[in-house]
Amino acid sequence: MVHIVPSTVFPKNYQMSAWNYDHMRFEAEVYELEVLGQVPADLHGTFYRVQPDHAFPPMFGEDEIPLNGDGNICSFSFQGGHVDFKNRYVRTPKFEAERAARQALFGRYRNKYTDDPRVRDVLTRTTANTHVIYHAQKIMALKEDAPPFEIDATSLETRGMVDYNGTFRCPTHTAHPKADSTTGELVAFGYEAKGDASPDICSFTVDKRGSITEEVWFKAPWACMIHDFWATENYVIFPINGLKASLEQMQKGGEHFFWDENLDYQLLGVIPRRGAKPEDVKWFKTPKGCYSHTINSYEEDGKLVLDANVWTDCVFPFFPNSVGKKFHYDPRTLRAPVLRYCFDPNGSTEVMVLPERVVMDGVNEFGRVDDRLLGKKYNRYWILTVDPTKKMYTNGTAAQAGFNTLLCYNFETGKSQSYYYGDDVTFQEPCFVPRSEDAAPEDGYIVILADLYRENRSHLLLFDAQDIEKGPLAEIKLPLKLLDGLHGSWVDGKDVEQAARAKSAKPTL
Ligand code: V55
Ligand code: FE
Repeated sequence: MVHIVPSTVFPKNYQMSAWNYDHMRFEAEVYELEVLGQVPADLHGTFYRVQPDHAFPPMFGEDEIPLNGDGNICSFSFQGGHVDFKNRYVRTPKFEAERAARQALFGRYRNKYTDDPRVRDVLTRTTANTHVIYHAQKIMALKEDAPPFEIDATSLETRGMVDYNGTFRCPTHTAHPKADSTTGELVAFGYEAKGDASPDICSFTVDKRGSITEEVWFKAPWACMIHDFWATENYVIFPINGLKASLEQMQKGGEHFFWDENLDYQLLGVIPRRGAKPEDVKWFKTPKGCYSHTINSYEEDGKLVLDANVWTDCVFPFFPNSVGKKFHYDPRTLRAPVLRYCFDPNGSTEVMVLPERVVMDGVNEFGRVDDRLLGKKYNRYWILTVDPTKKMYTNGTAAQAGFNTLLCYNFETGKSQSYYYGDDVTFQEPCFVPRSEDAAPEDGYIVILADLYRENRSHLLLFDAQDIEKGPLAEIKLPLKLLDGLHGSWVDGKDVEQAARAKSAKPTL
């Protein structure tokens, strides 16, 4: 038998890279990062974030999509005015199997039918590449196709798969759970909860000790990518878009999702957060578009207030439409205004719910709030936007986002502040950092990665959250440029230490 050595060469670029998509592949530590300006000496904690970063050349070469990279977690640890950096891959079963074989064994994004037969029996094919959060003394890496993976808070080593003290029965877990700062609960869900392309949703609550206290299973009108959701004091709300899952398409070796371009509406599924029965879910019609991330939500005068940027067409150009065409729309006309929905959860589902208002026009994505206010009335969000009057690093289309501006919107004043760092720089998702444990709501800092394409470096910028226009308090310089990542969390120093000391999740690898 001829032994074929797999190619170590990566395809030049992944098709229609929505992001600055590439591979980095190293695991590193940089002690004492260069700081221009001043990091407050009393700022103690760690900013964790994750980037998809293929460890091996993808099986389908240039046809690979950016959502399928292996989760590579970075930490920026702040203490005494110093900042240290570390990054490490999540040791998923996929990562370990491919490493042993020195090649990709898993095929397309969320399509097990394209995998090498050698990995048919692997526990999960997740990449754990979408978010890093802290809950119940655990740092967890999340991707919506699998349970969380626990990460060591200081070494970033992988501890194992989280089963919520043996109470977790759903095979999938959103990458965007919502922490309730009043109850200490984590509100979460899994979709495609009964297997690939199943319309089943499992909505559940994890208490502050890390066990599931309630769950309800129900069916959505169709199976689609439910990437994010809203949670208020009494309700959870699921955005249902036209990115439909297709088992047939998967079995033919294609993508997990397709965009249903014929759908002329979307849905919001509303169900009580506590004590719900499957039949309690109500589906409200909303106008055509493509839900992706939410910003925040709360209840006021018996109504739900839901904020999100909503794309005017499919947010992911790399998925085919219903007849298999890719690049089926002009990304230059794509917009993602911030909309506010405001409606009675007990109202009629007969009439379409229209947005109460357009908060902001344009192309906006990655909106974040002070996480202590999740599900509660709030005043500010921080979001990335494209300022078309400034230089755009990419071709300026929303499909190659090129977010050149950080913006803070204030609902009370109706005004916003924005910050442009310079030409050929794009931002990654901002993250709010409370000034101290008992700081007033929205009093704190923003940490945000800026990618400097001319210098091939990334800077982590630290802003005064309420005055971003005055510029960064500190520019924390990495000696390298990170890839475009997804989401991250600020974890208070005390919680970092607790998580590091706490007993690991049962090793399940
Ligand atoms: C997103 C990212 C994912 C994914 C689904 O909106 C949606 C982003 C990095 O993985 O699987
Ligand atoms: Fe996300």
